[in-house]
Amino acid sequence: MPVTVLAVDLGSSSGRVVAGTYRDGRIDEVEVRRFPHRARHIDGYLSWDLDFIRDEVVAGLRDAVAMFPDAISVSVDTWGVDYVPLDGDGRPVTPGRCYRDDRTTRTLDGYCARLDDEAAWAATGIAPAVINSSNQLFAYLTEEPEAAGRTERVLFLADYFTFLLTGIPGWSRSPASTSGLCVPGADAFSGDVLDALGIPASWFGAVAPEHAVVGPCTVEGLGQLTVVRAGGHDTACAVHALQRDTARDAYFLSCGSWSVLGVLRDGPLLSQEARELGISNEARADAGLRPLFNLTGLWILQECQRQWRDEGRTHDIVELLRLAEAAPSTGIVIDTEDPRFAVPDAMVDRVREVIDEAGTGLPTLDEGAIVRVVLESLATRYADGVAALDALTGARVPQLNLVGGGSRNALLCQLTADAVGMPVVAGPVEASVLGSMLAQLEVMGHLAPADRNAVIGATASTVRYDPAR
Ligand code: LFR
Repeated sequence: MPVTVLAVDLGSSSGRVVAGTYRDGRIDEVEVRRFPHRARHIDGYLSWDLDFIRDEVVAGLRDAVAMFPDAISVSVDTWGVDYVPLDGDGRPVTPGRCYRDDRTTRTLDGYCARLDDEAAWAATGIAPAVINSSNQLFAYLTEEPEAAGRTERVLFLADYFTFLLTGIPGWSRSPASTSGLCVPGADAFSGDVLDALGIPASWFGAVAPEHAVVGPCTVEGLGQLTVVRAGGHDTACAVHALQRDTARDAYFLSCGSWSVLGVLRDGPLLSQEARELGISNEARADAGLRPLFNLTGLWILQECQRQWRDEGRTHDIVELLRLAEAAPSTGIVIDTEDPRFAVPDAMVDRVREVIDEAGTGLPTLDEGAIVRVVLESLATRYADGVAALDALTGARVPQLNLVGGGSRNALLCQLTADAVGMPVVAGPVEASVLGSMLAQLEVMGHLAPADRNAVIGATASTVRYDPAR
């Protein structure tokens, strides 16, 4: 009997509702709704329009149920680190703030005075970063004390949407792990970190294991759906869509606005070397961990595209990649982790500024050349990351699995294979969606974990890129 599950996958530039029907050993996906969204300033803070996203999600789920009347379940995954503070009635106290808002930079000194990088790493196994929920909540307490005083609970974004669908609050393990507020392995919040930062422990509850049923959907018209925790964090879901060779796992690179590069492990990597290299031991959607580097990704290009569009220049990605492919390599490598690239707007100007600082004396680069510099620089960064993972794990893995939107970018995939010197297997594009569906089928008793590899193989198309040298 065919069975249909629904995945809600919310990225920081678009969201989608996708139906997946499992039959004959594979999943057929139908994208029911897709919507763009972006953060805007509200009360002086870069914030998300969560009401708009909620309305889109509910409309998408209603359409999905109309198209697939037998759909049995739904799960929501989102980008990491953002959260929603709720009052005693379960209503947001402030709009959901965006991790790219610069309030965390303003409060960073105060944060570090209470919890220095070494102590934060020791307590959590997560690389310190201004975007972490821990930094954001400290900024919230510092800059919005009145709102913080009215806050009863803080839910991570995926858990907030699960709460809207069920009325049941919870703290899923994968977004909890990414927050920088949990003990290594993320089975519980860290009392030491909460105390050090003055974050009320009452804002949180027990960490909930992923791959579990939450409860029935209470939204009108959607009562047939069981809401599942498939993996609240999008990259945790994406990793669940990888075919696994448990004897020798490949590295993964989840490539969207962010580039999340890592490896699958049962336990955390907590050595001094791992700390110095900037490893974050984030949780998988199943019981394990995925030590990784959280690197800047295609965000730089997305923002360049936006600027070029606003200026009435070439901004179509297919055309831009064609121009980049035709452009000769300038040999310029920029540091894609430069904090100037972390914030929105005027990205082309900032890329040009960084290129000029390299003192190449080249004439102003056109769109194609700029895109090429960005892609070559990302590939170089990935190669450094792979070398660091090799050093940490003491083993060279056989291939790099590149999933997410970036897997469609053939130039990036080839440049990456060349830079890392190992085959890149690109795809699936919608890895988070597939990972969510697989987990839901497992939780709902329709798929045995032992059959997952075969279903992934039958469902996901992949392209292999061999290194040129
Ligand atoms: C990717 C991602 C990364 C996370 C970053 C910021 O979508 O979830 O894993 O660290 O967004 O939220």
